[in-house]
Amino acid sequence: MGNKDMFNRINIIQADIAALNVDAIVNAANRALSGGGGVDGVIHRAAGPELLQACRQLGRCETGQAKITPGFRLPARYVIHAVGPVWQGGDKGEPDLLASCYRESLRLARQHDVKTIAFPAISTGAYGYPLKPAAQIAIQEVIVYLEQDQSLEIVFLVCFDRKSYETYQQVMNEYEDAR
Ligand code: AR6
Repeated sequence: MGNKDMFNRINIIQADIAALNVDAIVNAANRALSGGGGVDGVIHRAAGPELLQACRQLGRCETGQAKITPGFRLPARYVIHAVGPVWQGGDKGEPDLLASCYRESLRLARQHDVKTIAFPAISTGAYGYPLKPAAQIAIQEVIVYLEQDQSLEIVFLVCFDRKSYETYQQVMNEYEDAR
């Protein structure tokens, strides 16, 4: 499979991730896996209270790591709860921790035979990660992953607002131009 096909497997969309009919959606969670605001709140409300019960059984999750639960009332079969770093200026390991969220989520997806997965822009809301560098990490990690894994068919990078959608598109165009 050539490079061009690999880019075709990455889809940047503007949507509510909780509504997507994919095998797995990724949640931008906190270390307590206790639910919260932002996309976490939207996902928990849409999945129903069983999701919080399932999270409680998993215990905590370290920053940069991910854990998986069923999707319960969501269209998605699974929720992968990834904990992004809080932005502290960029020299506290934030880039590596954010990259790790994407890698660990993709690894869990493979273990569960996921063919379609959707990611939100982890850490770019309450956790304050600047949008463009976060988009670069997200796209970079997905590209590297798809190059060596043929089983994952489509990765959706889900932007909630117009500004993040345009930033993601811009970063994606830069990667495609550079290849
Ligand atoms: N679908 C897709 N993306 C969304 C949605 C949605 N329905 N809603 C918001 N976003 P955030 P974080 C985008 O704050 O920065 C929670 O309280 C949003 O525009 O949800 O990782 C957790 O419990 C932004 O681009 O997550 C943690 O405590 C992106 O999702 C903390 O927030 C991430 O914003 C995690 O903060």
